[in-house]
Amino acid sequence: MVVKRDVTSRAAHVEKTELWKEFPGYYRELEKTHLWPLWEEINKFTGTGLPSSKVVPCVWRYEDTRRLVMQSADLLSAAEAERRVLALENPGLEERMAITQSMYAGYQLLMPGEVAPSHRHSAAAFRFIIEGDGAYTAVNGEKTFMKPGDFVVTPSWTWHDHGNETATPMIWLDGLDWPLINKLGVWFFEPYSEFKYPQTQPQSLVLNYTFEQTREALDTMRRSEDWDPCLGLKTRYTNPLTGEDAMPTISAFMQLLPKNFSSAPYRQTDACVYSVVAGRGRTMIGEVTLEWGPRDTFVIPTWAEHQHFIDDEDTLLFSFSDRGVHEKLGVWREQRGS
Ligand code: 1HN
Repeated sequence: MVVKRDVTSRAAHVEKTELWKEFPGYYRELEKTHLWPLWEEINKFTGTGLPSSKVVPCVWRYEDTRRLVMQSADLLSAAEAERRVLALENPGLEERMAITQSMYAGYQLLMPGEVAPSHRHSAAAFRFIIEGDGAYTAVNGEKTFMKPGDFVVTPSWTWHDHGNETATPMIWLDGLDWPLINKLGVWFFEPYSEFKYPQTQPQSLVLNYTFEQTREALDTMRRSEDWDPCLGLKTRYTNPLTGEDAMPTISAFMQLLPKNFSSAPYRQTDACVYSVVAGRGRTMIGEVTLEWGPRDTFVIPTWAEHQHFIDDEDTLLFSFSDRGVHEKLGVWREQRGS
């Protein structure tokens, strides 16, 4: 095999060669040996030099999703479903039930008197409460009663069941790192032998970051800190024992944007899922503008420049992503301004 080589130019590399035509035997032998020449695929690496995520901007208006979520109660019970959830699918992803490449989100409904039976899995999860008051989640037998705006965590491999002993339906947004765990090939699941795991006393772990605490934290920031031109005031849910994210794979935030605020252009590597707690506005993501109001969910893709335009009410946005994973791997980036 004698091949002329260009060794003089940095721009010499070819996108696709026709070498297989000249050396079919070599290429066939490579394939048989489970080897593949990187140079035939080099464009995957050199490409545009920018992340090429398939995640697209999308909004789920609560008016629509609520109607469909409520209808699911006519189809089957929470116990029959294991979890009665409508998962939010990003239209840019081929994968089922992924809202970003790494994250899952879904609206879960628990009707009065229902129980979602105890189980555990290797994926980490949280509940961000949207509607209703007083249903509980039990984590390893410890119960927490939930109110709108509460952020309730279920770390990897903890037993959890939910129950609604109130007179009204309860709806929350579930977030899980399930697509990430699937890609890593480490999904484990175990049902508990009974509906409910035996009740236990509080452990040191924080299960519920209540809306009241979060509001207070933002009120304190409002008195003592300057507004960030891109982010307003943004607080991160952390484990008080370690100062790290509440769970290692899922980072979650609450953000206050004042009325009539226009944020400066910003982008970050982690694709983010937002749940609107209060206020209304629009988010411009490249060419796309998403309109949103209370209880809507929307997604901002990987490394997508965006700006928020807030209407005439102070606005609270909950959000989550795999940012902590990016940070631990040393690949997290942000960019302010265009
Ligand atoms: C799960 O365990 C829950 O515990 C919700 O409420 C959604 C989606 C995929 C896999 C497990 C829950 C889920 C889930």
